[in-house]
Amino acid sequence: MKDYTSKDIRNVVLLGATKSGKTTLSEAMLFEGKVIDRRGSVEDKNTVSDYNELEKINQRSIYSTPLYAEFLGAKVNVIDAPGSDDFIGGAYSAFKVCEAGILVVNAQQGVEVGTENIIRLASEKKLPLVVAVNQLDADKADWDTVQASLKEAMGNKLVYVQFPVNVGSGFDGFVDVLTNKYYHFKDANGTREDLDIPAELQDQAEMMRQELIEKAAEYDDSLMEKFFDAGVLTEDEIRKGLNLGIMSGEAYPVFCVSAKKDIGVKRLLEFTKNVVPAPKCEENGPTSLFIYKNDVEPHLGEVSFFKVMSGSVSAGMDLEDPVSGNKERLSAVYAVAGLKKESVQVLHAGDLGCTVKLKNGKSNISLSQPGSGIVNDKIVYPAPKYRCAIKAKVQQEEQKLGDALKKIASQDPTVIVEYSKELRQTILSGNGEQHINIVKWRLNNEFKLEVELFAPKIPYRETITKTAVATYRHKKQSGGAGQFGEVSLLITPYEEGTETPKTFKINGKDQVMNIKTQESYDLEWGGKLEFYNCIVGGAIDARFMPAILKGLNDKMTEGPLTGSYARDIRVYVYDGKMHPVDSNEISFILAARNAFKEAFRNAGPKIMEPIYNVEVMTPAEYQGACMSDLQNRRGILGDMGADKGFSILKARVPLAELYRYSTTLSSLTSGAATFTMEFADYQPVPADVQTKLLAEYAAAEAADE
Ligand SMILES: Nc1nc2c(ncn2[C@@H]2O[C@H](COP(=O)(O)OP(=O)(O)O)[C@@H](O)[C@H]2O)c(=O)[nH]1
Ligand SMILES: [Mg+2]
Repeated sequence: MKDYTSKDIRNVVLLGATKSGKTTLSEAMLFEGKVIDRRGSVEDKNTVSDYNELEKINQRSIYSTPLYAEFLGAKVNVIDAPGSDDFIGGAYSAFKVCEAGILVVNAQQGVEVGTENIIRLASEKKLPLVVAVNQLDADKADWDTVQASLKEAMGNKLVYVQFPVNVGSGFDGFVDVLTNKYYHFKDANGTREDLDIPAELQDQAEMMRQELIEKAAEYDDSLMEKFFDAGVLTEDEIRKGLNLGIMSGEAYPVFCVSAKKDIGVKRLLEFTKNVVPAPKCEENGPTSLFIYKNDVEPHLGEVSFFKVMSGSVSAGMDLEDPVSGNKERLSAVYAVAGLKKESVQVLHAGDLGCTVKLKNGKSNISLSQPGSGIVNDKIVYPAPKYRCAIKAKVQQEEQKLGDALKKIASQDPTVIVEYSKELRQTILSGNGEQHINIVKWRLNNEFKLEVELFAPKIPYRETITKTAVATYRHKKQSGGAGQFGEVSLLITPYEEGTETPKTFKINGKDQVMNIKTQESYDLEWGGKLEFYNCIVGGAIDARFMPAILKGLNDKMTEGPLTGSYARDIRVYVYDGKMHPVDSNEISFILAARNAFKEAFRNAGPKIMEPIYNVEVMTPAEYQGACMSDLQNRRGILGDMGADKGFSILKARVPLAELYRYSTTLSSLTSGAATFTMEFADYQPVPADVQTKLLAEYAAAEAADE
């Protein structure tokens, strides 16, 4: 392969709703770029892009696949990104390494939900977009509908460069008003005739060309001047204007394509080469790579996909991860077209490529010239939307499962694995249920592990609502050294920002707590424990206070109601007894633990549950359905808003009611709605829920005994 430097490199990501034709388009681009000499199809499972076994089975893209085409002296790198929300991580990786996106719109559908989601995301990430209206050869293709839906979604940012001729099964060409040509296709192999615009289409072409020129002039003052003076712009001036418009995210040029018949693909590549910005990188600086994707391939093993962020990279080079200090030698460097890897001598700044068999095959890291210390910004992935617990079907395989999950998570940063000490469960999170099912598939097939997925336990908390006292004597005098300790304590609810109460009414009598020392603990699991030593007359030695505190802590990690963590309690140790010989630490640990347990039971104990702030963004037509679904989940609806034609619903919803929410929301709205969720606080559960939880805990305890 030729040596390409950044001015001759273009990096574009194919984006769009599922089934819009991204993979088919990438196949045609590779064909036009002479990387393949025969086009495969998604149906025949032989595309260069969907080469992964999983993708073939599913007949859809799950991972983002880097490809390239050599065209007009340029290397056009193309990333075929998956369309669905469940695999959106692949699109995020591509955003990091591409300078522009090609938004594929299905001419049979117009702008779809998935298209809208991508438009929103691209504009958030400031990624320039070129629109390719695809499938214009399909029976149901409808240019008017496409235009109307594009207008609704993109408004006056649209800039038509072309219009199609004979839309539908007879689709055989289009008029391009930038080059002023009619491109006609005789067959389905991209054989193109460049003709003059036929007389009957000239009026339409003239109108569109005038609009194009006016638009192009908008993005540059000098072009605007020229346009006012002369009323026209040259082809190159239009390109310059469009380039500025695209780069500032103010112009979305529109192209006509049939990926299947290879119509318009070459022209799209030409435009990409001529108008899409080249990567801006330091060509002569020290070498630095950013690894945006990691994968395992049969025969090759681990493959790490990178962008050269500065300098150039060649086989045999020694690099290091400046953050971890890990050193790596690059055994080989490849240009990538899906499955096909072409070994190359060198890749320069701005280019995409891959290497194999790194020692630490991780994604989202930099590998730089040792000592250069170049660290590239990481990709920030969206927060996970689906959460479940996972365990090995065979208990002996837990360790193996842990290792496999660690491996998968290091390759796919949108898979998050955590062991929760509190819940004693491994929690697996991802972008959606399908995403998690793919993890399960990999565990089954690649790692030969049988696993079970289930609803995670809820991290409940326990607290009290009233004041109570208890005295407990721990005493053991069977042979040898005895044990003796007695503790009297009072507990009362802790409320943030209130003064420490000192007077209590107990059994009708006022009792004053004489606080000698006080300690305040921020609990690891949230909330507070306040601990007051109110012992008078040396009833318990100060040296036993730490043991008493330990006893309280023990019980607080396993609350008396359901075994959950307790929080927000003030404890006053006001009396007790010691034995000159038998009293020791363990005696006071046990006495405190039991006294606390007893007092807790009499102090109006309450189970608290985690509440999340949920924000749903949905097309207005589904607003009612989303609201009643949230209410069925014990959600409390808050403010409502609107943004770009979407309704925004806010609600406080108990975590216990949010299992598989992403799946339900998606089916409720045909995939049109998105949501975010964020921990808010703990609230007491309703009485009926508390009764149910207490019964469940009692049953589980009984089963254990
Ligand atoms: N008629 C027609 N069908 C197409 C065209 N492009 C893709 N398809 C079909 O649309 C379906 C989805 O295509 P695919 O490339 O997998 O879409 P992706 O999900 O966006 O990658 C497949 O059945 C393709 O054969 C096209 O230009 N014309
Ligand atoms: Mg695809």
